[in-house]
Amino acid sequence: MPNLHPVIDRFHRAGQGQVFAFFDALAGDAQRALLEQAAEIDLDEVARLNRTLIAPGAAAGVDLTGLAPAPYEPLPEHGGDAHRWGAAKAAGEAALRNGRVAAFTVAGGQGTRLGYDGPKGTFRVTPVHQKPLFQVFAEKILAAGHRYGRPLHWFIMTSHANHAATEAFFTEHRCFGLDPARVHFFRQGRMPAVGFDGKILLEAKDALALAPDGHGGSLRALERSGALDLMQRERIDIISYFQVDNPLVRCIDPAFFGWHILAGSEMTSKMVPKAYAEEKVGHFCMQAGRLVVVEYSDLPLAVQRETDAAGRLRYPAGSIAIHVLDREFVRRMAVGGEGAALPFHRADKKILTLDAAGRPLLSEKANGVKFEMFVFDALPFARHPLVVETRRADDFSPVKNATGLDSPQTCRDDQLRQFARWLHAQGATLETDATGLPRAPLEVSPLFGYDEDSFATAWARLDPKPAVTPGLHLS
Ligand code: UD2
Repeated sequence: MPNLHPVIDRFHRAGQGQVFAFFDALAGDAQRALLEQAAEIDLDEVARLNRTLIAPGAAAGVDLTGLAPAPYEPLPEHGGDAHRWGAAKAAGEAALRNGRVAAFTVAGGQGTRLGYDGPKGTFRVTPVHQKPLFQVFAEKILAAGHRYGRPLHWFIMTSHANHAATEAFFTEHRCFGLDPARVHFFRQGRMPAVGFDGKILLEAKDALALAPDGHGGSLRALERSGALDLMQRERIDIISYFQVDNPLVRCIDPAFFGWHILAGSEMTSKMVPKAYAEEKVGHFCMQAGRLVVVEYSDLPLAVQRETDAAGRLRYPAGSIAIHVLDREFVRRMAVGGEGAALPFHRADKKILTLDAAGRPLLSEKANGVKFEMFVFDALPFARHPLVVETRRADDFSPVKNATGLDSPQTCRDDQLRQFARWLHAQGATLETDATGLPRAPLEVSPLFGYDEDSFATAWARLDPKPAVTPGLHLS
């Protein structure tokens, strides 16, 4: 084929020439747009994924050979060493006072299950004031900066679909009181979707079917965006990673950071004992001497339900997607040095694409594959990785579904129970039901107290103490 554009030529040689099937009929702008998108694609990576995940005979599912439960640091109430927990907290507090920590939220997901149109972080979650998720995190980060005398940087990963709307939301709300120079947004990468024959799909005649590369893409995106360099200049080496859907998360948790520091760990993760065998969380496991997370969908139900002689789950350690990452470890993973690279997972999906005549093709069932990376797949590459137990009630109540489990209602109730526990611990009187849910709504602003300790400090300063009446708002 004479005089082919080098990008088109590259696609033809890789057996992906179908991407340009309608190219000649496109206007100049549309041709340029398609070429630009195509130039971004790493065709060698696509070929490798086709070989390993799509081709007949490609390994089906995750290798579960030699799987065993992973060890973890238990809480003092479950046999952990209270002295070591104290030392961890002190080490984490010193790191915060020295400005070594940054917060990092992955917010590139679509929120499809929740049925909410807009960046998920803009979804309103608090019981009385209906603060959006982003505001809850912003206020926790702001208050922790005050507590430790060092304002924190906050990095937020968006997707192409929600980047502009996310930035606009923060501008509209003046970054919820944070210094805008310390709030950083960057987009995650995208991967082309392919058909079951491995051919890259078109979404339109001038556009590839591209999808976010999973939260594991955050490691590459932190590097590409310059975030790691910025952290290095600011002498930040501890990255506190959390998901956008969980307002309970203690995103600034000194003891957690301290365990990470004292263990010399490159990646440390929180676990909660699973609430029941089939709970939809990842499982911390050991395999060939390495720490791994096996997602619930990859672990056969029979294994999830295995128990020991005492009737306890054999794999109790649930991953709630809260990690701390060492900055230079992220860099090593991002550039793929020393053979360290996250694997891709295959997700079969309904993908909006075109038929051979260029008409939109809406499939009733999965018609192609998206490729995603998971951040927890970095654990086996980390030096001295560690799993630390946390109380679910202190750290985890995500908003995922419109109703039922992990819904706005369950999350609201868990926030209320948390406020009630903090008040009770300080000797305040309020009525709750048997589950600890207060009878009347109330709200504690993270600016008043963002965890049990900061709440206790703020409460001690109140003179006189307020009566706990319906609608009480401590701010
Ligand atoms: C995740 C974990 C699960 C458990 C649970 C806890 C995986 C595969 N599973 O399940 O084991 O820990 O969380 O809540 O991770 N995101 C991006 N870009 C993407 C995809 C996702 O930023 O391309 C973000 C998304 O905005 C959200 C988070 O990652 O903050 C989790 O994504 P999800 O809702 O797909 O994860 P989920 O609930 O299946």
